[in-house]
Amino acid sequence: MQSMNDLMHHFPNRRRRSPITMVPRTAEPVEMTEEQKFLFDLKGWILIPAVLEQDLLEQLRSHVLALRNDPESLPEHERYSLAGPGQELVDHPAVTGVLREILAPDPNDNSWGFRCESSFPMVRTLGQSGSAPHCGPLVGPMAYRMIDGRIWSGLTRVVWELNPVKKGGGTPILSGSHKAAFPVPERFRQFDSFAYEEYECPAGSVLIFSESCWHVGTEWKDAEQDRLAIFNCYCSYLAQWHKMNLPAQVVDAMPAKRQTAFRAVWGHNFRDKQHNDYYDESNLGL
Ligand SMILES: O=C(O)CCC(=O)C(=O)O
Repeated sequence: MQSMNDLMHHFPNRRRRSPITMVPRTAEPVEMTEEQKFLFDLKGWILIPAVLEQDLLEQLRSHVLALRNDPESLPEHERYSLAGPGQELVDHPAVTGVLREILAPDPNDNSWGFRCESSFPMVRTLGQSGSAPHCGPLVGPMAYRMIDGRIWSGLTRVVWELNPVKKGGGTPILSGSHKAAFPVPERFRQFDSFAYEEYECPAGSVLIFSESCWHVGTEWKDAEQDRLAIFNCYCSYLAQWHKMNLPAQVVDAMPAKRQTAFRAVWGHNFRDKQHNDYYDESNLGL
């Protein structure tokens, strides 16, 4: 597990106590390393351990539990995993450098190239399983591919693990299946620990994977703690998989650059000579 000193080395601009909810971050995105690019292309996923600040982690845990157990305790516009402390994850510096690299570079200093297009909180208790093995798009604008030496992970899942995960828990992935040349055999359309790669990580880690990979929500076997997680999904501004269903009020509570991750899906507006690199209330993803 990384020490706080290691983390400060990776996030030199970060204050030791992170800003609390709603205070915009100032830390710069952490660039994706060559090693991470290699692994993401090879396997379709990377795991970055222990990147969340302790106070944010605690706020996120409380938020996920409130969403699950007592949503009425929250104001109506905070009953979303993208609201309250959850909004800090949208452009957390631990993932923005990766998303810039595998989805889209920023079009300018005030706008992200990616869109965050869905989110859900998870509380998985002992004996509960998640999704059966499945994968996202293998063709079309969201299918994984390499273009001119750059990764294109058209539909990217970012899973924030808020409690420790032991091997076999979490969301094991059929590594490499995002670019398999043969159809996935029937046997591997069920969970099989021979083929699916399992991970373990401390609380506050982030798993980033191409939805074109087969993945599975295995049965949670840890009696010491539940799985607490937030699942966010990212696309470029040119495509959308999930219906957003997010009220404008949730986005209104965010700083301006973060709001651009919730813009509508289009490229260029000839009539107004405008690129889709801004957010306002008429340009909210639906
Ligand atoms: O249940 C899980 O752990 C995985 C969920 C998931 O990836 C999905 O719903 O697409």
